[in-house]
Amino acid sequence: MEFETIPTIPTADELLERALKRAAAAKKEKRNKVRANEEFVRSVSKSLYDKLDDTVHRFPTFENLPVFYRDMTNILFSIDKLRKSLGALTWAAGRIRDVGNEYAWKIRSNPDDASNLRKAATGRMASIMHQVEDDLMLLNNARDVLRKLPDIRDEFTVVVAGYPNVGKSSFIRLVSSATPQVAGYAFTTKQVVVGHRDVGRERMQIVDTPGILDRPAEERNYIEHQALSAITNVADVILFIIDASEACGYPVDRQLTLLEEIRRVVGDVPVEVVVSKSDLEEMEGYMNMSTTTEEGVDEVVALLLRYMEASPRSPPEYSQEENL
Ligand SMILES: Nc1nc2c(ncn2[C@@H]2O[C@H](COP(=O)(O)OP(=O)(O)OP(=O)(O)O)[C@@H](O)[C@H]2O)c(=O)[nH]1
Ligand SMILES: [Mg+2]
Repeated sequence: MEFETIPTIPTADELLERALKRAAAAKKEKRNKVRANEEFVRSVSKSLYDKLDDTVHRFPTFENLPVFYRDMTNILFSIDKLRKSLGALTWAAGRIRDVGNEYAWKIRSNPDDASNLRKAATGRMASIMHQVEDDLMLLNNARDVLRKLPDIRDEFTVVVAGYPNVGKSSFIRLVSSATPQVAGYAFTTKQVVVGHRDVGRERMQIVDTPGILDRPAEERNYIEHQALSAITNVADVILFIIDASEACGYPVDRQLTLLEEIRRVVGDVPVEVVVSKSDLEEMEGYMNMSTTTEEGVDEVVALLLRYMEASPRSPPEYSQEENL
């Protein structure tokens, strides 16, 4: 993933401290006092400029990110805010370079005042750095979160969706390599999780999503929006899970309304429905399964395999044989 190559972004004070240390070393090397002060200013300016400029360039161009990652970046941080912060760093880098050049020249032209000018230059550069303190922090925070986004590959993908607490993660744990947390309360899964299942020489990518409530888009939280992004951007088939027992805490009719909404937003992507917790309650006219007794689970997997077999993403030599 593109965010993995961004190194930690230090705070403004850490950057200043490093730049000053480096500059002090550079200053020592110059015998001539005026030259030493000039070198100090140039060195601070260059260290800060380089680090700010490098940070800006390490971030990917948001427009070029795959849609899912662009969406996630937007949901979690707002691309606009990140762009503004990157813009602030570019501004700061430019100002620091200018101050460095300006004061290096002043020191040369006013050798008697060299030491005061050096201090003034350092003060101005520190003040510019402090103006972008919050931007550096936001970008570092974004870097920490975004680099941990699930690595969703361009391969056949099942996205498991549904209301909170219906048993999505329990199913994924049972049928894939992923080990998402399972708990008896809503929004246990807070971000998209990727698991895999080997199928012959191929593998099926299975994505667990946080629960979504049937409510207006503007009332949905960022956890629900992540789920919707996975559903609309990466799914070859959606497995929609309904808890007919309502042990999840939500009525079936609300779950069915959500199902209809999802069918509408995904357009051509097939949506398969399965009723979970069949040990508690079954529902006629649907596939039923229980991850507790494992009844019905193999049939659901077989259905997903048929989609995989028929998918244009699967190579023709793909074998139905499962390699578990
Ligand atoms: N009786 C019964 N309980 C189940 C079954 N599957 C899951 N559960 C329980 O339902 C609760 C929710 O399960 P999860 O797998 O965490 O549900 P989820 O849909 O991933 O929930 P969120 O991540 O919060 O959206 C847990 O207490 C599970 O033990 C089942 O087949 N039968
Ligand atoms: Mg879950």
